[in-house]
Amino acid sequence: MNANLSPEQIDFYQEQGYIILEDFLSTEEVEHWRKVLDEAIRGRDHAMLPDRKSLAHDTPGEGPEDRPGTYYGQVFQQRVNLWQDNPAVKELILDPRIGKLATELEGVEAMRVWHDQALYKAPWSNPTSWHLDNVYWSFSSPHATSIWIALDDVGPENGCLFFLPGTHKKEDYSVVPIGANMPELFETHPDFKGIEPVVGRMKAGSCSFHNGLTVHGATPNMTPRWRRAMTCAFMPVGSTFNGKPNILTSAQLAKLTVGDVMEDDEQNPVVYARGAEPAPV
Ligand SMILES: O=C(O)CCC(=O)C(=O)O
Ligand SMILES: [Fe+2]
Repeated sequence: MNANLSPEQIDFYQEQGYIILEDFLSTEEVEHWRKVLDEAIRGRDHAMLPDRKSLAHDTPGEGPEDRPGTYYGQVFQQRVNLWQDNPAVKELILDPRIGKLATELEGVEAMRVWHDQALYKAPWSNPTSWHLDNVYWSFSSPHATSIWIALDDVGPENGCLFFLPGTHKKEDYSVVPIGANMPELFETHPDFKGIEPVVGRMKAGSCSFHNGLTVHGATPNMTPRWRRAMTCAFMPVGSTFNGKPNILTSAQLAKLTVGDVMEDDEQNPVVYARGAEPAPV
C-alpha cells in the first residue's frame, strides 16, 4: 500500500476537494481486497441481520439491502459496515495507514470510521446522481472525507466517479435527494451549473478521496461486467450529533442528544490519531 502524501498533494486536495492516488494498492493487494470483499458480500447476503440498516444515502433503514425494481436498487449493490461482521474486512478497513491519509488530507488531529460501504455496480446499472455525502450523515463537518478504492479498472464507460472541484468550499449542508434525476442537485445549487467536472478514471488498485461536501456522481455501467469499489467514510474526532438517524440503530439513537460528541468506540473506532503512533523500536 502506498500511503505517502506530498505537501503538494495535500494542498491540491484541500483546494479541489478531491484527489486521485494512483497505484495505492499493489496488484497482489487488489487481488486480496477483491477476494475478501466478494466473500464478505456473499456472507452478508446469507445472514441478513434484523437490525441491519441499509443503505440509500437518503432513505436509511429501509432494508432489505437491495431494492429490486427501484431506481436506487439498480444504481449499485450497497453493503454498509462489512467491517463490523467480517474480520477480514475489518483488517483492511481499520488499517491506520488509510486513517492517516484521511487525517493528513483533511488536516485534522484524528479520524473515526463513520461507515464503510462496498459499492458494486452491476452490469448495465444506473448512474449515481450528483450528490454530496456529509448532508446525509449524523454529524456535520467540513472535514469529513471518504476513500473510494477501485477494485476494477474504471472509466466513464463503467461507472467511474466524476467530481465538481471546489464545491466543498461552499460548506452548505442542504440535503439534496439522491434520486433518479441527474440535474436535481443544481436546483439547490444553481451556482454549480458552470463547473467543469473532473473524470475519476482509475486503474484497479488506485483510489480517490473526496471531501464530504464535494459534489460527485458516477456514470452508468454500460458494460456487461461488474464495477467493484470499496469505500470508507471518516468522521473527525470531536464531531457532534446533528439529529439525523442515517445508519444509527434505534439503540444508538436512544443514547444521543443533538450536540453530543460522537465517541462510540465500538461503532466509530478511532483509526488514526496524530502523535499516537507506537514508538519505533
Ligand atoms: O460508487 C459510486 O457510484 C458512488 C460512490 C459515492 O457516492 C461515494 O463513495 O461517496
Ligand atoms: Fe457519495
